[in-house]
Amino acid sequence: MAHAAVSALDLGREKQLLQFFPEPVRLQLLYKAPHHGFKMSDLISKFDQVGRFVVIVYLESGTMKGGYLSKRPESYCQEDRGAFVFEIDHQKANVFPVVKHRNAIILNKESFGFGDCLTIYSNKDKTLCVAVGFDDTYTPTDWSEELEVPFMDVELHRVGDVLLNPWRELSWTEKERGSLRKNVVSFKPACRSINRVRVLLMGPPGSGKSSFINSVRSVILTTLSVFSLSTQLKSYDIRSERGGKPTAVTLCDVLALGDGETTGLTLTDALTVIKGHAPEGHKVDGICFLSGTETSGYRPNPSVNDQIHCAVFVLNACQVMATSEDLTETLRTLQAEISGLDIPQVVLLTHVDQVCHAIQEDVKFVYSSRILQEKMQKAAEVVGLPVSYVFPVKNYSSELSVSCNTDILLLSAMNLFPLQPDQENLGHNYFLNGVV
Ligand SMILES: Nc1nc2c(ncn2[C@@H]2O[C@H](COP(=O)(O)OP(=O)(O)OP(=O)(O)O)[C@@H](O)[C@H]2O)c(=O)[nH]1
Ligand SMILES: [Mg+2]
Repeated sequence: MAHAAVSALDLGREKQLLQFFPEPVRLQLLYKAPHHGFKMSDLISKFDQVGRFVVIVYLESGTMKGGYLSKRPESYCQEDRGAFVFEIDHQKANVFPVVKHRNAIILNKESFGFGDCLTIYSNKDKTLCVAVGFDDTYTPTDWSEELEVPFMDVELHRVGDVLLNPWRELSWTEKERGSLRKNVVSFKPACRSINRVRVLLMGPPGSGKSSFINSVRSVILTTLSVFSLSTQLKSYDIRSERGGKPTAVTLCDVLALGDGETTGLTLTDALTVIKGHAPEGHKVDGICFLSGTETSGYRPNPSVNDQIHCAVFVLNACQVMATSEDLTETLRTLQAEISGLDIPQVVLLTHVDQVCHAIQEDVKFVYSSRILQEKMQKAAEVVGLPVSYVFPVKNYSSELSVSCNTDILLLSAMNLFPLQPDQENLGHNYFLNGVV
């Protein structure tokens, strides 16, 4: 097996470099010339599609020169308001922010550079070379012009948006997984007239409603299983053993929310389901599925056990920034109506593994990811609830086995759902596992 590339950046110089960033960040090595090849194409191919990057050149003189760019280089003259070049050696650590940001990054077929201050290029033998120059695109340096500067290494790092102190604490241990699972399995509604707490998942198409139900059932049962497309109102028990007694939480899946009153699950239909008028297993064709009392199985007088006790809005973290005005309007109206019914509600933010590299590697970084923090704030804003009501999850989608941290995140969302509605006052948010 090929060994992993190791950065030449020692802790002392890394600390100096990180001080150039106003916020805490982490570096992750993407390219290292001796490991990946001394060619321009090797370097350029290692940039991620999205992200922020640092290029470091280790000069033979012992000085480290480099630059930061806030997006992947794509055009000949790329604007970058955040770019800077830097120089670190034993005596000093200097940063030179961009001045003429329109020309911050220069990309040619054979070269890539920070203005003319620091250029990495291919010589006629197609080998990587470094040139240093003076250029007023950046705050003036005292670097003198030199082509083919002797260097030992060139590295490209991803600048990870991981905060050093997570804004919510979770314990990522097997013990925690066990106790979160136990809480769900042994949960009992405090209100004696409720047999099972019904949790309804609502959200746009593909947001991950069915996957969440499937994931939670798999985590509790500890084996993965698969699901079909949702076109009907369907309640799913959660069982800790095959053929065993179901837990007191039922997750309800339904057709995706539409953008208005014409497609998908409409506002009227959603409220019909929430109030308990909707018959179980009702087929949905997408057009005003339950708005009439003539619908077969319509319950004119639903019992407390027919109604929904907790409403969960499911949003996809990859798409939340681009939520349409129509969908925002639907979500906010629904949220206001559900508040009016005194039914507790929360937001589940799925697909978190697809918005941040750190989370993709390990979901334990959810509460340290700056990118995800922004998405959670947006999710809260779109629905009109406080950000403390937004729970991020990674659903199981293509995995063949469960993972402890993914389980912990799914179970902690289940533990934070307000599942103890009081018959007298459903608006009281009693949390399964204490307060958020
Ligand atoms: N990577 C990743 N994929 C996910 C996640 N959640 C869901 N998916 C995938 O996203 C797709 C849509 O998920 P579903 O669970 O079917 O979404 P849904 O909300 O039930 O969709 P509708 O039933 O059409 O309304 C599937 O291919 C899932 O495998 C997640 O957290 N991470
Ligand atoms: Mg579905």
